[in-house]
Amino acid sequence: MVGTAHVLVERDLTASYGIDWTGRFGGTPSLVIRPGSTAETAEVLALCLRAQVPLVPQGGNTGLVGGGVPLAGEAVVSLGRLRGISDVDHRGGQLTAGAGTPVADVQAAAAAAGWAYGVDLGSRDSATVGGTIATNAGGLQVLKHGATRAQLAGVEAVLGTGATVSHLGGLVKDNTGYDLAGLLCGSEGTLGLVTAARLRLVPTCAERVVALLAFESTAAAVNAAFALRRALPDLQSVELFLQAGLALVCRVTGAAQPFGDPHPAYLLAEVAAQQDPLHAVGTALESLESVADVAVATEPSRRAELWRYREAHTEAVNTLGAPHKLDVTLPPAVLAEFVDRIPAVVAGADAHARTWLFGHAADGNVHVNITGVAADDLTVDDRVLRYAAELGGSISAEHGIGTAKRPWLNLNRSEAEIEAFRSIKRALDPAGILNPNVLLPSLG
Ligand code: 2HG
Ligand code: ZN
Repeated sequence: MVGTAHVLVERDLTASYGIDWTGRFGGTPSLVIRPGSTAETAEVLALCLRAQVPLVPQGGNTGLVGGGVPLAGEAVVSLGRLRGISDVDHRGGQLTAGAGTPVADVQAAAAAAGWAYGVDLGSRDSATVGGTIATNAGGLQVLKHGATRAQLAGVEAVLGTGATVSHLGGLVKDNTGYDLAGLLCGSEGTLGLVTAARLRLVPTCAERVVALLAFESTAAAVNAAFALRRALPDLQSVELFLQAGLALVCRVTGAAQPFGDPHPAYLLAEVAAQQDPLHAVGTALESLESVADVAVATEPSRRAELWRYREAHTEAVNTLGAPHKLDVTLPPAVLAEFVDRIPAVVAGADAHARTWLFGHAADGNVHVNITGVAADDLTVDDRVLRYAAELGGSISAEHGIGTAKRPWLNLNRSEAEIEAFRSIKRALDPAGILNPNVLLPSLG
C-alpha cells in the first residue's frame, strides 16, 4: 500500500519512533508505517481494522506525556510524509498544510504570503501540524491568538470507523453541524488520524520589543504579568521562570547571567505590533510596581538571546535525567501561591526530588518539572496534580493527558463527562484500535 521502503520493521530503524522526547515513556513498535497520502492512510487504517491491529499516530514525536509512542507494542503510523503547503489564500489569510508539515514551515509559508501563523512553540522545527492539532498545542502566543484549536478552519482526517472526512473549504462562518475539527483537536489520536488542516493566519507584526524583568518575589512577577496584559493590547507572550532554572540554563548553554545580581523570579515579555511599540512598553514598565531590574531588546539577535533564557529550560532540565513533567494551569489568584508552595509539596513526597518551575505566566500555565525521581514512581505526580486540582487548576494546560496523566483525569472531569468521552470514542473508533493507551482512564 505505501511501498516497502515506508514499512519499517528492523529494530534499529523503528527504535526512535518508540521513545518519547523526555525519554520517560515508550515501547517497542511492532512496525512503523509511513503513508504518503490521505488515501494511503485510509488504506492502512482499513487494514488495521480488518486485522484488529492497534496503532499510534505520530507526528514529530516532540510530545511530553507519552501520547505519541507505542506503549504496548502498537504499530506506529508516522504522518511525516504528509508534508507540504497548498492553497495559500493571500487575500483571506489561510493555507492548507499536510499533517506532517513542521510548524516552522507553516510560519515560513505564512510570512512569504504576508501573514503570520498564530502558534509558536520551542519545538517549532520538529512539531508537526498533525501533532499540534492532536494535542491542541498552546505555546508562546496563546495570550494573543489562542491555542491550535483557534487557528483551525477545518481538517481532513481518517476516522477510526475507516471513513475519510474532509472539510477544508475554510469558510470563516460555517455553522453547519458538529465541529469535527474542534473535536479532533485535542483528541490525542484516539478518534482519527488527521491528514491535513486548513489554518487561519494572523496579520504580521514586524515591530517587536522583548523585555526581561526581574522581581523579588513570585507574587510580584505574577501581578506584573497580569498588569502588563491589561496595559499592552499588543502583548504576545509573558513567560515566567525562576532563579534556579535560569542558573541551570546559563550553566548548560554557557550564556552569561542577564543581570549583575540574581533575583527570585523573572518575566520575559514580548510585544509585537505594526507600529513601533517601544514607547508603549516603556510607559507600561514605568507603571509597574516592584521591578528589580530590566533588560529591553529590539534588535533580533539580542531578542533571541533574551528568549533563550526561557526557551532553553526544557533542554537544560533534560540534562539532569528524564524529568517528570506536570503541565498545569492555575487560576490567576492562586498562581503565585502554587509556584511558591509546590517545591515543598514535592519535597514532602520525595526528599531527593528537585523541582524546576517555568511557564506561560499570563495563561496561568506552569510547567512543573521534577528531576531525581524514578520514571515509574508516581508519588510526586499524584501530589502535584492533586494540589493543582484542589486550587481549581487543570492537570493538563497544553501538553495533553497522554499516558502520563491518564489515571488522574477524574480530578478535572466528572463521571458524566468521562462517560460522554467514552461514547464519542465508541462512535468514532468502534474497534478501539486508535491510540488505545492514552487519555481515557483504563477500564480494567
Ligand atoms: C515550553 O513551554 C514547553 O517550553 C515545554 O511547553 C515545557 O519542558 C516543559 O515542561
Ligand atoms: Zn509550554
